[in-house]
Amino acid sequence: EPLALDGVVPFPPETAAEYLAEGHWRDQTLPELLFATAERFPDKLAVIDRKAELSYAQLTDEVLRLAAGLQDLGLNRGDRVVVHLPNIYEYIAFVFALWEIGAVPIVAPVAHRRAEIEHFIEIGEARAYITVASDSGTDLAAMAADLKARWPQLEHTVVLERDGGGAEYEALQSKGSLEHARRCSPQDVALLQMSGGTTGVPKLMPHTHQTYGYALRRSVGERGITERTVHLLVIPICHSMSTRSPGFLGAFSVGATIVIAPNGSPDTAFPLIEKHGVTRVSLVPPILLAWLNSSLRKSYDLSSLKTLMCGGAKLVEAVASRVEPEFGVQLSQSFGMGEGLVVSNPADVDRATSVRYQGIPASAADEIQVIDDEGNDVPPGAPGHLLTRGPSVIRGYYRNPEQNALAFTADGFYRTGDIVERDERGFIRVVGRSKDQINRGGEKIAPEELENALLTHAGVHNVSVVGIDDDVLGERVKAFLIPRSPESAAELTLGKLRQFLRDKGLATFKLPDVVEVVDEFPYTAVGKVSKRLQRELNY
Ligand code: J2J
Repeated sequence: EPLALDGVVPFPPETAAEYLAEGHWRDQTLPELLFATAERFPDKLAVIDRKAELSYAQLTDEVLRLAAGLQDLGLNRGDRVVVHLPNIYEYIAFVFALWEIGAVPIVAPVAHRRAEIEHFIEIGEARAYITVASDSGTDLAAMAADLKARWPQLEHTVVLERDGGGAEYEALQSKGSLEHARRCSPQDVALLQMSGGTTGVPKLMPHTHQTYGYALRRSVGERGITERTVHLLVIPICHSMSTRSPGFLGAFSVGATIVIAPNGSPDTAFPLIEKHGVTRVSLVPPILLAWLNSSLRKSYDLSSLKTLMCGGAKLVEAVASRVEPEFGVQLSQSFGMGEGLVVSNPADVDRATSVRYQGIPASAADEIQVIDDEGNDVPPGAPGHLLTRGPSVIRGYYRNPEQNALAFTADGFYRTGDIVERDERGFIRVVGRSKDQINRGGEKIAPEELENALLTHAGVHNVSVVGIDDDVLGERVKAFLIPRSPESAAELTLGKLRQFLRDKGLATFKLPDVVEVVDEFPYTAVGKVSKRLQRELNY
């Protein structure tokens, strides 16, 4: 009865059977998880955002009405739907409604623009697109109409008001209500999520109800998350930190409350912490730094906050060591990846470890290899390539056999592209990266995507995009450009190139922070552009 989606690499049947037998995977879909909690805690608050507060009973009721509306549009099990929404509770309502009917959301951060969305519609053969009227001055309603006209298989668009709700949302909810029932298998793909990105176009990760179910149980298990937890969500809601580690799914598995903030700036987040008695939050390093250095800390009562989780990018020790003494909360680092594995520090770990290490896997089923360039295991404390496999780790990207051959070993290990050290106890510390990726404060950017886009510029002969060190963001994006002619150099200014890339439909967070026009690139001995030397040119 599982639905085999074309272009998804399945788990070997014996591995799937083993994960089930050992209890890593359960015979439960994600809506079943929500509805089980709603039965236990119908009147508890499930989700709070700028405009609404919904109890578990209200949320499940809204999910079932939306599900009826989506079914009325003709959407069915296995259909792909691009969900492109900001941090509003309707995101949660939509993904659960789609899961209830067995459909597969392709989730995109609201910062994405036409190029990314169109790619998802194309590769997923999406039948519907759900968005808001506008974001940061971009008219997404017009874009939706345009996409619908261009892509014949895109039969439906749903456009919410900028902050959620609106006539189209109401209309979808006016088609009665479905009865909650199992309409898909726990082994079905639940969602397609954008990967961190190293390639020309973003790759999609197919997660099943079970790979997600395992990850979210692990993320609440030993982390002290209970029905009394009030968890603040500030990172884009479709990111796996906001979804399953622990995210709203982790919270819903135990009856906790989720508070959704539109962003993580202190003036947005601090009032929410005070107002709702927030007990824990997940941040990325630049937001953590902004919180530590904010003068607003004195103006709000933040005493309810007990645990501050930080992940997504390297947290330097100097910042990490300030958290507990200055903020009076426990720091819980986490290191994870959309592809699956998440490690974090147990609640009772000593401070020397919590400052220096990102954590240990929560279960022996999370398989870890740390190997050298030749594939040999490195001893404890030595750096090596991290490979991983387990009940939360996908076996391949969606419809991407070429990348799968590179990113996964024949026996199903994912090559993370991260260089880590692991101590005798098994604690992991990220020390570097072998993949060509820029981590701009937790936002992952693929240089190749920018290089491809910039190469279409008439004034560009060649381009190389690298990450350069930045005290706040960790890294920023720099493009080195060789002009086609001396005259075209004048066209290659930062402002003009950013506009050029925006016009090509790329999300703003990917655009270069710095450009430099040069006569030639440094090359390695084998004749490849040396990005290492280019990064060093900045010192
Ligand atoms: C250094 N690099 C880190 C860390 C991620 C939990 C936490 C994070 C993510 C995530 C996630 C890092 N120190 N603490 O999905 O569920 C870099 C690594 C990694 C890549 C994955 C989760 N935490 N990174 O960040 O898919 O390079 O997932 O391979 O966005 O971020 O990025 P992403």
